[in-house]
Parts: sequence; C-alpha cells; structure tokens
Amino acid sequence: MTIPNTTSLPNIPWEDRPAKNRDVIWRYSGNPIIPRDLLPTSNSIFNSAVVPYQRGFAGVFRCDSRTRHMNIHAGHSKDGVHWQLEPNPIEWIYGNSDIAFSEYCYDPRVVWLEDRYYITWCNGMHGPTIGLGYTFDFVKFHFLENALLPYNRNGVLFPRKINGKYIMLSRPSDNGHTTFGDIFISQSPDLIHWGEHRWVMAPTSGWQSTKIGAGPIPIETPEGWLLFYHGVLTSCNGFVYSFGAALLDLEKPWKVIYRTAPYLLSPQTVYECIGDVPNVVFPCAALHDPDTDRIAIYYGGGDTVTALAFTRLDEVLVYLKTNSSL
Ligand code: BMA
Repeated sequence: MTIPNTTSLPNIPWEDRPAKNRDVIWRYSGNPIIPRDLLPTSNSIFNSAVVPYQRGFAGVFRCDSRTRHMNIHAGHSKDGVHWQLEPNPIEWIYGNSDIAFSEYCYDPRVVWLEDRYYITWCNGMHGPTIGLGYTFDFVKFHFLENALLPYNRNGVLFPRKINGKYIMLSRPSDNGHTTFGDIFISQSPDLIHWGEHRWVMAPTSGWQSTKIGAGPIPIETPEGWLLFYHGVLTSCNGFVYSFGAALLDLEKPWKVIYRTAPYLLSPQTVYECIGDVPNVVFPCAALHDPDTDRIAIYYGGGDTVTALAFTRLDEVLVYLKTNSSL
C-alpha cells in the first residue's frame, strides 16, 4: 500500500498567473485537459476527482458514454495534466450483496482518509443518493454503503475525523433538475451510520441564488476549512453554474466564518459556455502544496470536458475575508 505524502506536493500541476490577469483564480492555458472523446466510447468526461498517488496522480472520472449512461472510471497521470483513463467503468466489489445495485454513477470525489482512498459519488438507488466506497490501489474498488437516503447529491468527505466523527457534506435534493438546495453536514462513527445532521448554508443571491453544493474535499488551514462550492443562478435561458469559496470552523464545520459574495470562477470560455449543458463550471477536486501555497482545481466545463485552474491558498483566504457576505 502506498501512503501518500500529505504534506509537500512539489509536482502539483502549475502555471503562473498570466501577466494581465487580476482574478483570484486563473485558468490553465492548455484547457481543456481532458477532451470529451478521450475514450472511444465517451460522449463527455467532466466533474472528476484526482489525488496524488505514488509518484504521480490517480483519479476517478465521470464518463458519460455514447449511450448516454453516466458512469465513473479510474485514471492515472504522471503530471496531473495528461491522463490515461480505464476504458471500462469501475466494477464495484460488493461485500454486502443486498446493496449490489447502482443505476448510474456520477460526480465523484476522492479523499485520502486514514489508510485508504475513499470515493463518494452520486449513486442511482431508486433516485440519486451518495454512494461510498474505497480503494487502496485504484484497481480494486470496494462498495461500502449508500451513505444517505435519496434524494441527495454532492457528498463530500472531510479528510480527517473531527472530534472522533467522520464528517460528510451533502445537498439534499429531488429526483430531477433540483431547483433548490442547501448544504448540510452529517456525522458518523464508522462511515456506515450517518446522523447528527447539521445545516451549513443556503443559497443567497446572484450567482448562488438557486442552489449550492460542496465541491472538492475541504482544505485544512489554521483558520478553518477552505471549501470551494458551486452555486447556481437561474437565468432566462436556464441554470448557470459558477463557484466560490467558504471558510468553515475547524471544530464545528457547520459554522460558516466567511463566504465569497462574488464568484471566484464563472463560465466565460468557449469550453465552459458551449457543451452538452452550456454555462457550467463544476469543481470536484483541489490539490494543495503547502510549501508553495499552490492550489490546482479540477473542474468540469459545460458538462463535456475536464479543465484545470490555479490559485494560491493565501490569496483565496485574503479575498474571502475581504469579499465575504454570510
Ligand atoms: C447537476 C449535476 C452535475 C451537472 C450540473 C449541470 O445537477 O447533474 O453533474 O454538472 O447539474 O448540468
């Protein structure tokens, strides 16, 4: 088993902010990093999650097939930019045969937690809910349980226990294109039984007026947990997905300390504004190198491709504090 380096990440994908760019987050010039047809069977590859693995990176990728079935595939990369994906979807090993049922899988998150990589994703169990599984090697994937009841999406684990409990963010929803949604926290002693639910935050106005959902695994900082989250505005032409950030209390992460009033990234490029679902940026992973403060964010563009953006932790925190509205 490989124990990942939880501190330094000197090989984090990176590109300096372009000279004339004044934004907190800037896009990789080589975007999109994963085209929709990287696999011969894929219609689109987006909303995907990556982690440091061995000397490079591994991940779980949302690949909608050309039959338009939603599923998740494992992938590997030496540099975090160029990816090889497994042609076949993840085949879950079910310890408990009563739960060997999944209508679809989408929007994965991956986290190193204690001794293995845990995967959460939106799992079809007579409606969308949060599937929870794990892997040691990105070859064998074990299904643990559905963490919550339908209808729910955007299940995101914290990277360590807090006060002896595992913590998961989620966004209760409905069976369709949910037109509402607050972020909640659930707690568990064993990653199987979830309870002690706490409300975290609701949609407010503008880019985050319709619904919100947790994005990448929260990043621990001395001042709180940095959470990137998506927010949705309903325009006369449909939903617009942007993302911002919040800082959550270290001990009671349902307490929101700061929350960006402006978005950090909104759909503005061709690969974000044009695709199977136009006007979507949807982050599912963020790598952080504490030595340089660099952050690399992986996000889906237009529900079609996977893209990369960069920022620095100290800059996000300063921006968050000075542009916050709770
Ligand atoms: C959400 C999810 C995401 C998707 C987004 C925009 O409800 O289905 O996977 O990126 O809508 O279509």
